[in-house]
Amino acid sequence: MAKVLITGVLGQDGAYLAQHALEHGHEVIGGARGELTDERLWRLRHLGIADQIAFIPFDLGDSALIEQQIKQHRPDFIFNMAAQSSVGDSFSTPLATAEIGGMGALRIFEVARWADWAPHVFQASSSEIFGCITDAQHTEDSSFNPKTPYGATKLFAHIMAEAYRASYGTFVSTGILFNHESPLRGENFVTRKITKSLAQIKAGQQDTVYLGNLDARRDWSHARDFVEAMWRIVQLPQPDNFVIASGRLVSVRDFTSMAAARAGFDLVWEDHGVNEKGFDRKTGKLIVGVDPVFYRPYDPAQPKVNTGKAASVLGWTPQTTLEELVGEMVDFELQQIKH
Ligand code: GDR
Repeated sequence: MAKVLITGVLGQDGAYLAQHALEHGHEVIGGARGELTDERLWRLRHLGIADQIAFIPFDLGDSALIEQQIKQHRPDFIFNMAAQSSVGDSFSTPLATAEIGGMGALRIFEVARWADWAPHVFQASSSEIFGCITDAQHTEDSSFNPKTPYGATKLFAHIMAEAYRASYGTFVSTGILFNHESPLRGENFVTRKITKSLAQIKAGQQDTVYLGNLDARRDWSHARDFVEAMWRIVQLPQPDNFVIASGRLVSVRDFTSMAAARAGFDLVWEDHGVNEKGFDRKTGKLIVGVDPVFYRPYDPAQPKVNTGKAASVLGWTPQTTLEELVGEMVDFELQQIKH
């Protein structure tokens, strides 16, 4: 039995990681900042594991607290999942994004560096560190050119992880994670916004969902599958970097059509840009509109990736198709509807 510290345990990935660790018989210490309100515990409650976690106060902005908690609990594995994780929000909160996502990660690496029991640290890197398309298929060794505050922050932590490995021999691995979704996703991310809105439109509780860039293409997988990859990464004898993705890019427009079909709509798209609209073919009802307020100042195209290293070294490939993921998310939202 290992001791597993998960920062950001209240978030989507933290919750699935905690579930995974508990299912494998490990002890889970859940780091969370602020009060443990019912509202914030909903993911862990949904998974039925809230009372199996030892919660500790943890704040990535507080070096002394981080050091004290890690030294006291001596975790074998540390998953650093806490961050300001919205690329969109990072445009309005660049300092907080960098402080928590960048310096916060470094604070953990620094404690791990001096820890006499040599914990294995997992750092959640992001596809946003690529920033633009430079190769036909990106890998762990492609160049990094982030141009969003979020991407630059994640690259700082990513490079620091490599620096700590090279300079001090600290075990810090990274997963360069592409988009990973689930019913536990926050509502400010596009997949959950779409699935939740469609269920509400279906129930007559919302008229239309307004989105931003419909042409954006993302490589979406199920968060549960990603957690399995993260777990395998920290079990390796040596720290390393792994791209974790499905290899399939789909536009926001096509994701919306798939989700709409699951909710019982047959979307037809008309016009372009801010005037683009998605109507239900059967009823003619306007289901999707575009509102430029959801456009980003910079929205880099996501590259296609080669996940051969994860497959060969970790024996990992995603188990859930995008169709299954969309189905699970829409069905969850339809069940949540209160009539
Ligand atoms: P992303 O996820 O920025 O890729 O970061 P998000 O779901 O926010 O956006 C995906 C794409 O959809 C477009 N889009 C919209 N996005 C939001 N949030 N709301 C909208 O209404 C909307 N309309 C269109 C966006 O422009 C974007 O192109 C996620 C996060 O989980 C990061 O933490 C993680 O590192 C990366 O994925 C990999």
